[in-house]
Amino acid sequence: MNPKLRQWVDESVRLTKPEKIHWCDGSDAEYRGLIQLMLKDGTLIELNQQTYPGCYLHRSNPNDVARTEGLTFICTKKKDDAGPNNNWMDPAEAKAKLTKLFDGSMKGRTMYVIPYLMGPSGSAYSKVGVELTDSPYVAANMHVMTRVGKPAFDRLDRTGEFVPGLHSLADVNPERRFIMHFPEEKLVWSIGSGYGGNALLGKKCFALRLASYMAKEQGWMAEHMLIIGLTDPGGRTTYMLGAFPSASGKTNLAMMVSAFESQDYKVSTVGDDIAWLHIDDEGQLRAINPEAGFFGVVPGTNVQSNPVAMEMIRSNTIFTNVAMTPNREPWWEGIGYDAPAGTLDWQGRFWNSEMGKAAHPNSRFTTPAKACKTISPRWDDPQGVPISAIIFGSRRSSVVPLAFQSFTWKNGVLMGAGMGAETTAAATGAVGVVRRDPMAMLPFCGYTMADYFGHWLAMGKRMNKPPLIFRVNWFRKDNGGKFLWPGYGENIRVLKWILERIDGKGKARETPIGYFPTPDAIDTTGLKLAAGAMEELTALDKPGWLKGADSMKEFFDPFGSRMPKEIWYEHEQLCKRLHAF
Ligand code: OXD
Ligand code: MN
Repeated sequence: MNPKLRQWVDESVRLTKPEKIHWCDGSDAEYRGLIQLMLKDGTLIELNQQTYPGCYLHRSNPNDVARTEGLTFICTKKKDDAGPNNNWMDPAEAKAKLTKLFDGSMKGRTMYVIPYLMGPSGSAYSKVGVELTDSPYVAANMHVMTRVGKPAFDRLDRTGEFVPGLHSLADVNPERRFIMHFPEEKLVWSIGSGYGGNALLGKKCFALRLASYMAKEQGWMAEHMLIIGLTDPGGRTTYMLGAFPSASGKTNLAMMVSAFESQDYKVSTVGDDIAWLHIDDEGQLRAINPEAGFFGVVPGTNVQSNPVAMEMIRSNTIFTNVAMTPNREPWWEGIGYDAPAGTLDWQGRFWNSEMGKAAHPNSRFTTPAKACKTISPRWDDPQGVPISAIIFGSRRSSVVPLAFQSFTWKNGVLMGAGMGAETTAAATGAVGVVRRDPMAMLPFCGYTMADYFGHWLAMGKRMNKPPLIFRVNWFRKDNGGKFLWPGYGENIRVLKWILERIDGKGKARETPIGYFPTPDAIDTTGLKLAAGAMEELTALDKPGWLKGADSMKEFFDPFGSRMPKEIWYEHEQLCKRLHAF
């Protein structure tokens, strides 16, 4: 036993005072035991085992259904190191505050000690975390989302290093809910929430917030990105990353089935949420997926939007906050058929349409990656996959075209840094408000984004051939509020254009903000679009971008003198080009 681990577990036990301690081994028997326990105490409800074998429903506390960005803190010694993109608290103050809350918080409960590995077994890029939690729901979800037990101990034995994370549901009260990160110590303390992003500490807390900080120190990157392979009709696979804000179709894109029937392009899934990126000895950027499962948004998932997920979540899935039909099947808005009479909503109440949504808009599925039909044969390759393109995307009903390419890496860093996105139900707060969400990392960057942008610039200089950078927007609407682009499986046509650009082909025209596809550059064979749609989707909205550039400046200004000069230079050039256009 690693002495540091022993000591920390002992200290945490003294503080939280659990009745029992369970060291997790990650076995199937253990997972089944957790499920049985939760079925018995009502934490889980059994779904129809004939039609949904191995599937269960968890209804969370109604006050605890999404990430709570306002209660999430980065506790660095200096406030400036956390930056205006984070809530900050002094580490000593945060510890004092939470020590009081953790004192006795696990009384009468079992503490689960969960050693887990983030990343493929045997990969030099993988890292160990240990989570202590009093939630069996968290323990079961960690089983699915990470590699629990032996893979973690094997690595821990070799390196002696792990990231500790202490979690307690306590009394699940938003008044006493805090998600505290101590990046300098590489430690997480989370209390008062059982929601995935707040409580599965391997995910956002470690793999993004702490890992982004570690990556800056150690010369790699931890990003909120999907990883896909795109195989062309000739059988060659090219790997790409996609940074999209939460609940913007990332999982759908990661498992996309091409709707472009006349041409044989195929997407394979390496990851749907997080990418750890390293530069290899040849100067090539490589990506691993640190996770082992998917924690996806359920509403809107159907046979058209994500047929792969629809099949995948028919078995061995934990559903959280969906509705349940009288036949004990899960139901959600956008599933593709009406809810039968007698359906219970996500809070277990008999539902009718006057009550609003039956499933919570941020209801989720937790499913092992192995169950995904499009999973890449290289999804757990210890070396990772070589990356040729980075795609930034977000929901924007106006201004942002269907796709465009940055001029250079540096110019692409500005494109990512200045990305505007409409907010979604994945976090508490208003939905549909445009905010700057640089690289889709605003809620997840564990240090000041001024330094984060600087890190992106520095990483680009170390790469032999940096990936090309693109921006996409599947969500553009016309004046009448109708989507201009069909999205989902048809997005393959945009990926095809991206592939052509990587190959030095693909038609484009130069505009002040980058290379736009010409209206005929994206293959629309067999697609029924409204007249003029492609022209509108590939047009430059000069006033819109001028306003966008102002809004970028407003976002960048508070970072003060720490903001890299190169970002300001790129911004200035963008404004000049726009004015001259
Ligand atoms: C997620 C999120 O759960 O981004 O992946 O909120
Ligand atoms: Mn995410």
